[in-house]
Amino acid sequence: MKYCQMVKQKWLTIFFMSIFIVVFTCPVFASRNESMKLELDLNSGWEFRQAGMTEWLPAQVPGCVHTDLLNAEKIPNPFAGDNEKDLQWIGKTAWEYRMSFDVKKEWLDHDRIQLEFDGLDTYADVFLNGQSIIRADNMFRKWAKDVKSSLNQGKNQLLIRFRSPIHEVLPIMEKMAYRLPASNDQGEKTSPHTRKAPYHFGWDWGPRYVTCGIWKPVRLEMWNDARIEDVHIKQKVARDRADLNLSVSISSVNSGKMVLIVESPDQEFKTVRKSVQLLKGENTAAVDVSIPNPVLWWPNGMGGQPLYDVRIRLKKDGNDIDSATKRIGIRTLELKQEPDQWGKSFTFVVNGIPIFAKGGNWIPADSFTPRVSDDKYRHLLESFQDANMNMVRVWGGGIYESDIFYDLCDEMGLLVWQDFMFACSMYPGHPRFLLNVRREAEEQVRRLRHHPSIALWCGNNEIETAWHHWGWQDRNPPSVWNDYESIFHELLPEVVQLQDPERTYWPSSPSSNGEADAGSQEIGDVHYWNVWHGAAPFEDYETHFPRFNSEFGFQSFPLIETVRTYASSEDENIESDVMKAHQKHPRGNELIREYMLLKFPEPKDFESFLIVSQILQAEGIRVGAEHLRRIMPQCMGSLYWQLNDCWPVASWSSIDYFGRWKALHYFARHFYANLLISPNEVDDGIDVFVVSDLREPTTGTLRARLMDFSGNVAKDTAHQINVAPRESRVYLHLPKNEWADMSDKKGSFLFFDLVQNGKTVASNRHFFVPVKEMVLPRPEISWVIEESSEGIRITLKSDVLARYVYLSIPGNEGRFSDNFFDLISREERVVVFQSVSSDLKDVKDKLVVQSIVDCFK
Ligand code: BMA
Repeated sequence: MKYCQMVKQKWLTIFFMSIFIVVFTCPVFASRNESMKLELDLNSGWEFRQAGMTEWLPAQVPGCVHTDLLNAEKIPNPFAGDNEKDLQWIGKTAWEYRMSFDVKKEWLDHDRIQLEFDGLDTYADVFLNGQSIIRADNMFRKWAKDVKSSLNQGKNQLLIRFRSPIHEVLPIMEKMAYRLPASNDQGEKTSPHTRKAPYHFGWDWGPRYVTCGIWKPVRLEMWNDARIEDVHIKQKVARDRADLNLSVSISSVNSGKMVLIVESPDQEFKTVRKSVQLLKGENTAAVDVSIPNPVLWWPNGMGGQPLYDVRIRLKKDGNDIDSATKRIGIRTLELKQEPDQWGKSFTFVVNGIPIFAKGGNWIPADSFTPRVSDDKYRHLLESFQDANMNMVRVWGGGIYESDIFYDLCDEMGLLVWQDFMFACSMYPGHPRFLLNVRREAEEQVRRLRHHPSIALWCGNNEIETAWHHWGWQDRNPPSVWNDYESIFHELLPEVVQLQDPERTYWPSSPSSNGEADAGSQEIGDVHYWNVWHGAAPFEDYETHFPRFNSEFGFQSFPLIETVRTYASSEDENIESDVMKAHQKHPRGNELIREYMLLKFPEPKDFESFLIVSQILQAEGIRVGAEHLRRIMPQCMGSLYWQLNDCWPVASWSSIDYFGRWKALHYFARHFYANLLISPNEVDDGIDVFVVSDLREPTTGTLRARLMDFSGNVAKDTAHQINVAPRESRVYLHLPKNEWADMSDKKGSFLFFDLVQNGKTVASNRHFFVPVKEMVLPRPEISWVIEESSEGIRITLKSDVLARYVYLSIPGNEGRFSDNFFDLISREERVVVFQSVSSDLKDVKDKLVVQSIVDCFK
């Protein structure tokens, strides 16, 4: 996060917190106008207990039972040691939550009074003053009930009973002749039957914490006459204007005349007033407005992200009754799938420009999502933006993310590939389940469709391929596939067609949409897992030519600071029970070690092993990502698995649970940059590609230098090149007999840079042998630290080549502009350190500079 932004944000947070305290701690915040609706926030004063016990303890709403138990000091930290195994009882237990609130006499005069839960996780019976009012069974839906007739003047009691999702489903499973596959459930495979975040039941990077609770806000809404329920905005973009077609859903208590006003708080378009004749019940009113000369919204790196507020007001007899605001971006977006020489394209096109999608896969940022703060979302998404990404896939085993997530994606130009929440399992197809899914999908599509960042709706993660390739087809009755088709080929596409016809629905990831096998490289997206799951070498990436790669990955360990939050010094060995409890892939540690020893010498100790594991991961994914970019436009997307973690663990992530960047994330910043130099060894030498994602042509001097580790240049060349926009091309070929063959392969390397007006805009290097075969000298690295406007500047210099220079400041959570980089002999390199909590002295006193030779004996 940028330093100044963090400071600004801090003050903004304090400012908004003060407003929050003033406005929201008074239970009712009425609007200026008497006839506007009232809202009573019911998020405070909750208590919880284990069903059947007497003691009530304070609870947090939004929250969940695990964090409530933790706050009440009834359980140890679920993320520490191997506590997970002793805490499984929580998911097999029923829990109760209660609170009381006061209702004033005059509130009861409202036409409608509705109790609204934005989310209940999951099997919940809600009682108001002892009367059952809601029976919830889907974490991803809102639950609302008109409670006017159940409310008392004065004190009212809310009680919620949460039943165990495991015990709820076991009797259903007992009656079934077969078991639905659920490959990641750690324990009884109940998850397919429950509309709850699949990863709560365990995953190959996450613990099994089958939590429950009031995971989203709850409120009482009171209104008269009518209420705006939803607004759908469709846009038609022309050269000099954008025509918006709004469809406003209104529920009305009675029939009558009202006025709808559509306006721009920033005066971006002319206000439109429309008188509407409402009928009692549900109504839809259409209004058209036009934005003249709109500034277009672009993905990160392609242009800006201007956003327009569209405010809708509903008036009766001159008084405002209700209002709603949607923030939109003006752009066209389509997924182009057209026959071409390689099969069929799979290209996102924004404002008419094909986009190479660069990014990764997002999982929930915590096992207990209600505690993910806005700051954490911001930090993670800013980290993706800073690493030159333009797409995030919200993977189907987690949750439909919070509003703030999509708001930030809109602001940062991060396109969202949005899965529906189904992953690696087969699901039931009985009518009640289907209806539940339909409601969920409708609500989620309606909630999210106004976000310019949403690029695609995708049915599920890996189920199509699992059915055909994981043996499921042979082990299950054909009806299980029919149920699959009902959900993913009928219900979900139907919902998207009705609720968001402007966007594409894609049945599964990976898929070829029924035109070929899900793994086809000619059509659709692929998940490539020969590296890692198939134990193939990294170079295998270069033998695959997919149209869009939506998953490929390699694991690493988090850094020692993170490991120390869950392991004690006695556990500092990757084979210890605690380290194994934080490695969910059965062969994970073994695979990391095997791959590592092919490329690196044995690390000298535990901490070095962690560092080298990150370098290994970064190098592997770099090979894959650079290849995918080099083969553009045959391939138009690279989304690696995975961006983040839900707890501290060894995993495929590039940022750990605490938000610390691993080496891979620093590498991503380079391999996803708009200008990439990518050398590729071919039979007769080296092809030097320059890949450009820029919309405009550019020029520069492309240099290649063959150097030894002491910095002696054996050969060099420099060419002025014109870099074509949005193209990958070989700009330089280095014949083998003149370059590679001449060198001492163990002691030399090629260094490339692209220089524009004296400034290096891209660089890369090529080594002929793996680190374990190199004779790397021990470098003397010197540095100068000084304050600058962007942060603290560290200028580094080394006498000889220093590989994977790793900077750290123990106890300081700031971020370096670059890390794990190669420092060329005698060439200066500037790194900027940004943090809120450090001064120059802190950095000067504590900066540690290591390079990879420090990891070996
Ligand atoms: C992918 C994902 C996840 C999984 C990851 C690593 O296929 O879709 O299900 O966590 O692989 O195994």
